[in-house]
Amino acid sequence: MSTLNGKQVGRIVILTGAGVSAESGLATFRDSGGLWENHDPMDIATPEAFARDPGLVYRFYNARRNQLAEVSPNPAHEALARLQREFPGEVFLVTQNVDDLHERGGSVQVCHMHGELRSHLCNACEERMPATGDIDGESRCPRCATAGRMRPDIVWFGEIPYHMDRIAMTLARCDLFIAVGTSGVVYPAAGFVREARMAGAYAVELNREISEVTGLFDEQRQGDASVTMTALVEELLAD
Ligand code: BV8
Repeated sequence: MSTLNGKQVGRIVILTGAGVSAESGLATFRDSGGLWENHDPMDIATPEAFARDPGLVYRFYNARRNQLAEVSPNPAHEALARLQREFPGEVFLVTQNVDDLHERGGSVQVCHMHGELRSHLCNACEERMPATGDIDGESRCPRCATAGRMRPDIVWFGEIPYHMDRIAMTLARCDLFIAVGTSGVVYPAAGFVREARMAGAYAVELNREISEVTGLFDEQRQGDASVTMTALVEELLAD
């Protein structure tokens, strides 16, 4: 057990968003210079957009996957990995991010609720498989050999996020909920703080600025995640 503001902490849920990877050089979605500044999300991150212009969607996700080789984890990723290693209680890390920086920062068991750039999905056999390179409308599924049905293994708007049952169960029994670098705009992730609070958890938001859901947290710590996450982990491991 550990304590935070006098509250006993034994089961922690951490939700991360694009802000935790911003200092690694990956654009967020809604900040200035963000991904959605150059693309309307409804034109690129929906099943309808994929049906309408698959080439645009393939290029967008192939480019983001290839960019991963140019970036590295930052102290926020490393601090979370340390918490998972050293915290005597339970730590559940759920991310909206599709990059692989949590794993490369040393985290194990990362729950990618919106999918991963390092994974592809075949719409013919529904198999998910490690991404070995760019895909396009001719790509053939390595499992069922069907051509032209491969897609990025990403949860798009209007699609059901992955691992929702496990996430709901873990939120219902946590006593500390931490959200890091997320704007609180996209559901169901933006609603997790409510579920955790209803379970009696203490809720802390780490963000550079006020988010859409800041008011739902017991406290907000403003600043760069590399600084605020490292400090919070120090505090939780201090005891
Ligand atoms: C679904 C993959 C049914 C793609 C993404 C209720 C109300 C209203 C609407 C809805 C609702 N329920 C559902 C909806 C519809 C929709 C939705 O929420 N629309 C919004 C726009 C209103 N939701 C869906 O369609 C979801 N599916 O609901 O299915 C269902 C649900 C539950 C159970 C059964 C069925 C699917 C949503 C998933 C879409 N896919 N990503 C891709 O990556 O390309 S969403 C995408 O945006 C991200 O994955 C992320 O989830 C989301 C938000 O982005 P953030 O990570 O928060 O990034 P953002 O840029 O917004 O913010 C960055 C933050 O970091 C900022 O606050 C900034 O200040 C901060 N920051 C920046 N730098 C730093 C920092 N903080 C600290 N340090 C720094 N250095």
